[in-house]
Amino acid sequence: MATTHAVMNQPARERSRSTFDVRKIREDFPILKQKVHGKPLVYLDNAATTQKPKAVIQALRKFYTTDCSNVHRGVHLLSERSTKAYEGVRDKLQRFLHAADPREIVFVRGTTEAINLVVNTYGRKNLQAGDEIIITGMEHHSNIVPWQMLCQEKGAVLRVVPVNDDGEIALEEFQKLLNPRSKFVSVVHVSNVLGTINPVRQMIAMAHRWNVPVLIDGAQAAPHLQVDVQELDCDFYAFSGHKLCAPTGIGVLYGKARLLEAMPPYMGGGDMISSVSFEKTLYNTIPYKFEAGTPNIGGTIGLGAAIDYLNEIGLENVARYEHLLLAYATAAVSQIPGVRIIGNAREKASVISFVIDGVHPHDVGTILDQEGIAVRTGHHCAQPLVERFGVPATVRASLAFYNTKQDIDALAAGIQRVKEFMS
Ligand code: C6P
Repeated sequence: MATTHAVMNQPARERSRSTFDVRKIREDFPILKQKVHGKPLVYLDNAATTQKPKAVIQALRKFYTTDCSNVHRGVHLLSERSTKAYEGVRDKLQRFLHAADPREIVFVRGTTEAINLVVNTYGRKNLQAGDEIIITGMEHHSNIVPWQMLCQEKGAVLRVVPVNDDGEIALEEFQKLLNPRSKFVSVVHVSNVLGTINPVRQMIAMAHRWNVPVLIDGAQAAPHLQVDVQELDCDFYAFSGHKLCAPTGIGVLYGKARLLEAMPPYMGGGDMISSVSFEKTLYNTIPYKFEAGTPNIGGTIGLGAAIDYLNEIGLENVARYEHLLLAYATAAVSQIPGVRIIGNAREKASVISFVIDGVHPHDVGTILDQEGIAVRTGHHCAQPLVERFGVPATVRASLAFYNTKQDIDALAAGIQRVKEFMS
C-alpha cells in the first residue's frame, strides 16, 4: 500500500480509508496466504504478536538495502539518513499518542522493558519501605514481577485491586486501596486474557487526587484503540510495536517530560551521555538519557511504517470492525454446548478466552493447530488472573482487523471437531 509524503502529513482521520475492505487488507499480509497442515491459515493469536503488512516488510528492506547506518554518530550521508528516519518515527509516535512533546517518547524493546525502566528509575528513586504500589488482579507478569522485585528491595507493599466474576475492576474497590501510603499505580489498559477495557481514565483521575502517578500498560490497547495520553493524563504509557504490525524488539515508553527529566538513567553506555570523564559523567537530555547503546534502528523504522499503515486504515475503522467481529465470535463460541467464555466485561476488545468441559486447553490448541487454526493456550503470562477464574489455563482466540467472519466460522467448526475427537 503506497503512502505518500502528502498523505503522511494529514491528520489520521482525514487520510484513513473511507471504506473498510477486509479482503483488500488481507492482500497486504503475505503470511496469511499460506496453508498449515494442508489447511488455510486462520491466525487468531494476535495478542501474542500480529502479522506484518508488506509496507512494514518493504520499509525494513529499504532501510537495510539503502540506508543502514548507526544513528546520532556519523557525519556521513547514510548516518544522516538513518538518524532522520529514526527521529522522524519519534515525531510520528508523538502524534500517534498525542503526546505534548517528542522528547516524551522513549524507544525501548517493548512493554516489558518500558515497565522495568520505570520501576528501576522512578521506582528505585522515589519508593521507600511501607510505600504502596497498586496494580490490578488482571496484570500481565511484566506488570507484576518488576514491582514485586522493587517491593523486595525497598520493603514496599504491592496492593491488588480484585477482579469480579465478569472480569471487571470495580472502581469502588480501587478507591478503597488509595490512601496516603499509595505511591504508584500501574494498570493494564486492556487485559490480554479477558479483553476487558479498564476504566483507566477514571482510575488516573482518582489516583491523581492522591498525587499518585500512574503507568498504563497499553500492550493490548494501542493496537485496538485510539490512545490520547494527554486526554488520559497518564504519567507513563507503555506498548510493544510487534502487537501493532511492527517488528519485534521495538516498543515505546511515553512519559511526561517533567517526570522523565527527574528520573535517573536506566542503563549506562553510548548515546545516553553528554560528556564522560573518569571523574564524572554528565547525562544526555531526555529521551536520549534512556536510550543507551545502539538502538533497534531497523525496528524503529518498521514501527514508523506500521503507524503509517494503521493511520491509513484508521484506528477508528479498526476498532469499529473488530467490535463487530468480536460480537460475532462471542455469539459463535458461546452457543457451542460445553464451552465457557472466561471474561464477560461490558467493555471488551478483540480477545475471547474460553474453556471446554473435560478437555485440557493444550489439547484444544493442538487439535485446532491441525485444522490450521493458531490460538494461544496456557496462562498467557497472567497466572494469578487465570487462577482467579478457577482454571489452570484457557484457550485464547485474539482478533485483528485482518480476521474475517470465515476465520470465526473455522474456529467454531474447529471447536466442534475438538469435542467430537475428545468424546
Ligand atoms: N502479552 C500475550 O500473548 P512484550 O512481551 O514486552 O512485548 O509485552 C508484554 C506484555 C505486557 N502487557 C500485556 C497486557 C501483554 O499482553 C504483554 C504481552 C503476550 O498475551 C505475550 S506474553
